[in-house]
Amino acid sequence: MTDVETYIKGLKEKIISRDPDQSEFQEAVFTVIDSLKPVLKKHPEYIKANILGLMVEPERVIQFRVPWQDDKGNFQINRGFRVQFNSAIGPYKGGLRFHPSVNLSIVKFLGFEQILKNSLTGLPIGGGKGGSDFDPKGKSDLEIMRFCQSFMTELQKHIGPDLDVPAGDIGVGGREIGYLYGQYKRLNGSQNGILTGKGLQYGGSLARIEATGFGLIYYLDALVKDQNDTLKNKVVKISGAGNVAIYALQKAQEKGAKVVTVSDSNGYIYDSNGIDLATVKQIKEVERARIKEYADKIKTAQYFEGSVWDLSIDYDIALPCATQNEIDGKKAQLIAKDGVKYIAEGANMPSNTEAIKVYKDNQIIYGPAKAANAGGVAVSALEMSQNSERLSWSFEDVDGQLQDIMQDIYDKTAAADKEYDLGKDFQAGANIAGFEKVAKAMLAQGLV
Ligand code: NDP
Ligand code: 2IT
Repeated sequence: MTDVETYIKGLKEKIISRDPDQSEFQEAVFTVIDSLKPVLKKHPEYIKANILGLMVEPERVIQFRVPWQDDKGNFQINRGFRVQFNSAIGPYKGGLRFHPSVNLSIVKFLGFEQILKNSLTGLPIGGGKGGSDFDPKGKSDLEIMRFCQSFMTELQKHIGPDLDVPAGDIGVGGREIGYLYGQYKRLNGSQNGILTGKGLQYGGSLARIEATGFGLIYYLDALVKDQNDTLKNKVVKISGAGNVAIYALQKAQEKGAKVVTVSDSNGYIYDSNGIDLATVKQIKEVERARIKEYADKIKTAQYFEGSVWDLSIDYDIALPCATQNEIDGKKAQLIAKDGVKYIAEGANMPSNTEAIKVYKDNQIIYGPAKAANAGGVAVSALEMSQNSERLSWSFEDVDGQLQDIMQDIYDKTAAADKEYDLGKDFQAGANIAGFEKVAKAMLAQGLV
């Protein structure tokens, strides 16, 4: 074995022995480590300083209990987390997820991905992530408010505009950020640089709601153009019907593509005429109802239970925008069989390791999450800039910067792919381009 292989093997063994149960964290880290082999070969100084050993260990993990009272008067207790993973290039930055599946492995995988994603944006933000195993589904507004207030009562001890700036993720949108901000302000006074994704009346940025979904399509557009192809008239499958899915749907339609599916964790809608954006927005953003309702409102649509990735149709582009590991090897085989040419990930780690192998074996061009969905956190960083200078920029200004950032991310990943002769492996390209900036900053700052 070469020095690089021995080093990587040792690192993986240590991760497994330290945290044997953290399968999602291991999956995210091992994928990155494997793709960094050529960089480690070229730069022995990264091995000498054990930069990867440092990078896979969070700077700080905070876990706390969140007691709250439901509408019936019962006392409920959830678990809260914040992983402050890496501050080499800026304050910890990353979302909060409220979902019953949240545990330390999930928060650590998301936090680790966030380090390299945030680096790719070119903006000065480190990596962090947090959340709770609280399930917002079926809760009243007052229950959500009481939960958010209790969660922030503890979290506020550990965050700050130059230290750690949380935002939304699954189950945390504008309503939750509002309640979290209100409680932070009550305890500390007004400091609107403390969270991003805020309402426009109290320090939020125009285009933050749209940013992840729009950014995904800007990235995809750059990728497709580089293959001398176009999004016009392409047939697209989207999974999810949340914040990322809705704005990916909108921008894909604006680019002339036809999106034929959306989904939630119960089932999916197939509408061969093309999904109607206004109907999805009404169901998900106004009524907060299930996606099944779509088929009651639009007669050409069909609703099916199960995963949208089990539906076989002829289409060109797959955009997973729901959750981690929604596509396994078997589902990826079907994607390949259906003739898909491009996959770009709106969700974090939606494709498992076998799925990614299937994409590569079938020459499907693959835009990995940390590049493709970086638009959300990029506009969060622009929100932080606006908060610092106490100004609000126009929609066109923020959206224009977002377009430039997504093009730049594509260019960087494609440049790394070329430099290391990876053969259109944009996953490795993104890992390498994201890693090198953080690694250089860590090297410069010494053993801390
Ligand atoms: P939302 O909570 O707005 O929507 C999540 C969507 O995914 C819902 O349709 C939800 O269905 C579905 N979903 C969630 N969990 C599962 C599951 N276990 N199985 C099947 N479907 C599921 O979240 P977002 O749109 O914000 O986030 C979606 C993805 O994008 C996540 O991976 C997130 O980490 C990632 N992301 C989000 C960013 C942001 O700015 N919001 C930025 C970058 C990435 P249901 O209602 O049934 O739960
Ligand atoms: O996964 C992500 O990049 C997010 N959920 C957005 C994080 C942020 O700080 O805006």
